[in-house]
Amino acid sequence: GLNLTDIQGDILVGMKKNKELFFFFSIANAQAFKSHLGADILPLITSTTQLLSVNTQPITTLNIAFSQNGLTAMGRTDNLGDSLFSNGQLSDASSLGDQTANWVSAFAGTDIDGVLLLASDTLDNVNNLLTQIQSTLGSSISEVYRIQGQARPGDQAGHEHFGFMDGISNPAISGFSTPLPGQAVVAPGIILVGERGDGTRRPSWAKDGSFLAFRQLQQRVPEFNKFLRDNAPTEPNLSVDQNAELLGARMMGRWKSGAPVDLAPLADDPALAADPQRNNNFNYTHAGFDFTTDQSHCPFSAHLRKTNPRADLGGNFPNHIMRAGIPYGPEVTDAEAASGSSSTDSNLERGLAFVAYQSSIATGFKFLQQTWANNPSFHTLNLGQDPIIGVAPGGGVRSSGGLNPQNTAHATTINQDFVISRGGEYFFAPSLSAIQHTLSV
Ligand code: N7H
Repeated sequence: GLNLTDIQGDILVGMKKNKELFFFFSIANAQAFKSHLGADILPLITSTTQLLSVNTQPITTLNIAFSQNGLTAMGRTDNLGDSLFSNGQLSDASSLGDQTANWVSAFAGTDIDGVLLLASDTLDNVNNLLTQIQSTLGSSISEVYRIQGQARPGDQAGHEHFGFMDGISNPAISGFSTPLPGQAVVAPGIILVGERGDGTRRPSWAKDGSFLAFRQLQQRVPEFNKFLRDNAPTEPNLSVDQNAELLGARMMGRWKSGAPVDLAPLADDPALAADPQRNNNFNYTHAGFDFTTDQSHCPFSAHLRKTNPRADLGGNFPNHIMRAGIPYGPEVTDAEAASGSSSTDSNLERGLAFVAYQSSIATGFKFLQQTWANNPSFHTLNLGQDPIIGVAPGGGVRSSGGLNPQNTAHATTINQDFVISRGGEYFFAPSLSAIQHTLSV
């Protein structure tokens, strides 16, 4: 079995709290930082074991990860075997389809050495632990940037800003989690470095760490909702609002409730959404339908089908990630909703603090974004871009096939992006023993 006391908790289980702070820092004094890291920070870091029982979960959970710049600053220059990590996300920006003009300056610079992830039920708890850490670390680090993540209020908790339930379909890890029906099962080495299924040579201290792809993904919610209204299909038995919901569900691959459109093509099914035995139990094949052409259930371009094509690609591919993101930013204001456009006030920016863990960024996050979401023709049909996260070259006009249930041969033109990358960084989240024996000495 896996050494769960040694693996940081966010990787396989997720910290799953209402508030999560991403605190990006630069190392000012490596010697002092390393000695505090081993003596004072390590005891605060939450392991997988601790998260697995409510009795052992700390009030505020803490994880830590380092960029290549950070490891280098700490004197660790050995090759972790992931060139995207070692080159940093900024040099990957154009192949991800990003417009670097939209990147926040912190990610466009070279100052970020690491990130602290602090999660709890309240902002006070998060701020208290941050204060404790900052007073311990003193001037050995300095803050570069922070993003305060928070679950949305009331019945929107667990839903991202477009309104869709998130966090339903992460892969199960063979030998660790019991798969739910339909859930992908992956070898531990798909997520964890140095475990079975990770084919790359690594330094021994990297074992049981994981690469963290962080992205600040702005969501243009009023524009998204306006697009759904303006482009709603005209299914005769549905109201205008229901037709708009239907378009959103087909772009996503799930209804806002979480019910998969592959099983509930024309109407939401909240009972299906709420049932973990059923809400992942689909693979886009249906008796009596040719799944190489059928889009009457789920469009090929849907975000869900793009980022995990299940049976479309034979079901057995290594391109899986463990997602652990959280929304950031305030709710849409009445003025934004009425105008159908996002405010230019940066205090009203909202989106997803996207976190993906994998043992290979090229096979994981990067592959899903570049080879699947952005690529209009990754398998036989010319299916267009992922209507949620896909981008066209140069940020140009996008096209997504199959969205109109009445004419699935039609491709919908989308002359704007609803998700804007504000940049990010690639990090390595080491094991607790690597922090103790390698990174703090
Ligand atoms: Fe996605 N969304 O809320 O609209 N995503 N995602 N994602 N995503 C998923 O099934 C969303 C992004 C994946 O196994 C759900 O758990 C938003 C990136 C994968 O069938 C919802 C953004 C990448 C899956 C969203 C965003 C992915 C998935 C359904 C950006 C990778 C599982 C809930 C702002 C490059 C697919 C669920 C499967 C599901 C949303 C980004 C990947 C609701 C808003 C950048 C692999």
